[in-house]
Amino acid sequence: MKNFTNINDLGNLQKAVLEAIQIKKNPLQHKALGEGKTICLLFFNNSLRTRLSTQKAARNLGMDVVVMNFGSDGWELEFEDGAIMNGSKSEHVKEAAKVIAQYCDIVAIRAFASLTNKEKDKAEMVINSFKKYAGISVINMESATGHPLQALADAITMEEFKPVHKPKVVLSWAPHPKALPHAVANSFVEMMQLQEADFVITHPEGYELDPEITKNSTIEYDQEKAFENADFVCVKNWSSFKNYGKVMNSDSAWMVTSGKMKLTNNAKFMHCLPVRRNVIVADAVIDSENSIVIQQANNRTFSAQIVLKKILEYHG
Ligand code: AN0
Ligand code: CP
Repeated sequence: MKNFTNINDLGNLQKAVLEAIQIKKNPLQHKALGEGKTICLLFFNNSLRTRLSTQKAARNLGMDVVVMNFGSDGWELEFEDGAIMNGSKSEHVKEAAKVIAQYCDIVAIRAFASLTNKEKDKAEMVINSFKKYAGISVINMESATGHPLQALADAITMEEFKPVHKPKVVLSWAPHPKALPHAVANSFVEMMQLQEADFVITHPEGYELDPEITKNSTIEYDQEKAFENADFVCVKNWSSFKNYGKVMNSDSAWMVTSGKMKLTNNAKFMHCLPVRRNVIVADAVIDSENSIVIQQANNRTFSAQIVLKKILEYHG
């Protein structure tokens, strides 16, 4: 695997999940693989888990790691081809990407959606410019439209906690005061489309995700109906896709409560974090023994590690 920008880049999701679980048993088993290799993590946005778990994974593989907060420390980058750069942007990605590529073997990038221009966000300008101009391997640490490292960690977590029967998995929208990207939900949907499961997406009307991503996945507008008999309830807020980037509903009736969890088949509660308590989910749910959010965050290390391993093996 050269790049990891979408969950489908893995080729075989289930194989990667099982291999990640093996790596978790002895995380230092491939310590020699990354010797002499450097990864650069570029952050255009905030992060806790992605920043720490990706560094941890790279170190477990013996790699050197450099981290740069582009949003605050780098020169403001221009991405438009042919731009007359007489505004605030100091450097073009054409040079920046080529320069970075001379210092490292893999570049991992976090660059959220603008949520103002749907077409530009869908074009994935940041990730694709680095792919085009850097030439080295590129990893998506949450781009405008996807967060595949999170989806892979979620698949690992569900594998660890799965019931004996085919699981029912619900992706539920929940309220949030700010406009959030679609990336986490998109990659979760793409990951679930590769799984043997009864998968249901639930959200208020008007919060449909990109139909090119949801395809024929089931949408149930009645949240309580969706929760019935669920084995996993994975919760996330996203802004409207149709009315692009807008918050149209902050209806607290969509918060996940103990009462709603009682409708499930003793479901595990999942959220990628960071989460707003008592807005997205009631304390009683996230503090319950069915909450696996901390285990989920732990699996971010092994999700990153299997991805890095496959990329290092590609380069030989
Ligand atoms: C981000 C999002 O919703 O995409 C990152 C989640 C991993 N969340 C927030 O900005 C709160
Ligand atoms: N889940 C996740 O990606 O968290 P961070 O934004 O803290 O990296």
